[in-house]
Amino acid sequence: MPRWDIFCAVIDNYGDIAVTWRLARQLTAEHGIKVRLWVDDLRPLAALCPDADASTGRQTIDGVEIRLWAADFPAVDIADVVIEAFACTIPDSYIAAMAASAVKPRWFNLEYLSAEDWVAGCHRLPSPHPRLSLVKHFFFPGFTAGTGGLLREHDLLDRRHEFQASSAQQAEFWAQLGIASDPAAFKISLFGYENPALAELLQAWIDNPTPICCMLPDSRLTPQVSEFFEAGNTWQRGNLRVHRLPFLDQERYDRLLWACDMNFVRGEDSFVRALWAGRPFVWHIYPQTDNAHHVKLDAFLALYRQGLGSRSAAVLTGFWHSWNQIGTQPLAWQAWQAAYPQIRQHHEAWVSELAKQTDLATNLVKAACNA
Ligand code: TRH
Repeated sequence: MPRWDIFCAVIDNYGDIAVTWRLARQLTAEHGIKVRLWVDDLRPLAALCPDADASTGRQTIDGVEIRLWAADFPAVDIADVVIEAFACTIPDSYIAAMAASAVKPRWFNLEYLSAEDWVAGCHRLPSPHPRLSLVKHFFFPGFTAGTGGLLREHDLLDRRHEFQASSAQQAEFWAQLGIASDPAAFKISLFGYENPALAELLQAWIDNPTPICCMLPDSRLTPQVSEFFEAGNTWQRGNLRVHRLPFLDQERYDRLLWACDMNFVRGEDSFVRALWAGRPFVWHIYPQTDNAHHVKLDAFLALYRQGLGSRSAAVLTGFWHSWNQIGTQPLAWQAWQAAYPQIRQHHEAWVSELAKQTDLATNLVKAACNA
C-alpha cells in the first residue's frame, strides 16, 4: 500500500485544513493510499469534523492518520509521496531523511487554487532543492486542461442530484437543523468574511417582494448580522427571515449548499463546494495585500461567464464586484434576481462541463506515478 504524508500549516481560517483533510480522505477511500496528515493546529479540523479531538496528537479518522505537527518533530519513516500544502515548510529533519533515502520520495507543493492564465504553465514544474539531491514539483489546482483540476469525490454529483431530487431528504435535513422550511421562500446560505456591503444586502432582502430565508452558519459575518438586527433573538424583518446556525460539519455544510437556491461562500474550499452544488453563488474571495485577489476573482469570472448572455454576465460581474468592494457601485440585488433564472441555468451547464475534468486527487496520484 503506498504511503503518503501530507503537511498542512494552518495560516488562518478553515481553508488550509479543509482542503488537505478532504484530499487525505479521498486518497484513502478512493485510491487505497495510507495517508498521514500532519497539521500544526487541530482546532479548525475539529470544527469541520466533530469526530476529531483537538487535544489528541495522534488519531485515525476515516482511515486517515492525523498527527499534530509539533515544533519538536519526531523521527518517523518517510513516505513514498510527500505533499506540502500551500508552500508550507516541512521539517528539516524530514527533508534530510528524504535526501538520505535510497529511493527518493515524490515531493509536491500543492498550491492555492487560481483561474489565472499562468497556472497551466507552472503546473508540474520542477523545483530542485538548492543543496540536496531532491526535486519538488509544483501542483496547481485549476479549472482548465493542463492544471491539476479540482477536488471532487467520485460520487459527489450523484449524491447531490439524489438529494436535490428528493423532497424527503431535504425535509429531513431542514428538520435536523430545526428549521420549518417555507416552500415559498427563496433560500440563501450566507458565509463570508466581514463585509461592508452586508447591511445593504440585508435591507434589499427585507424589501424583496417575496419571502427570503437566509441560513447563517457561524462565521465572521454573524456579529455583523446580529448588529444589524440590534441583537434581538428573532432575526426577521419585512420579507426576510435569518436562521442562525452553528458551524456545521463538512457533510452537513454540503447539504446546506445543495438545499439552497443560492449560496454566498468564501476562500477556496467552500467556493469549490458551491460550484459542485449546482446553484448560483457569490464568492467573497480571500483578501490579499495590494488587491492581488481582484485579479484572481476576475480571472475566474472570465471563465465562468463564458456562454452566459451579456446582460446576465454584466449583472453577475457587477454583483460579485460589489460584494468584494471592487469599484463603488451599489449591490444590485433586484438585477441579480431578474437574471437569476439565466444564471442558474448557466451555472448548471457550466459545472456539468467542469465535472468532465479529472479530479485533483486522481491527477495527483497519476503525477506521483510519473514524477
Ligand atoms: O475558511 P476560509 O476563509 O479559508 C481560507 C481560504 O482557504 C484561503 O484561500 C486561505 O488562504 C485561507 O483560508 C488561509 O474559507 P474556505 O476555504 O471556504 O474554508 C471553509 C471551510 O469550512 C470549507 O471546507 C467549508 C467549511 N464549512 C463547514 O464545514 N461548515 C460550515 O458551517 C461552514 C460555514 C463552512
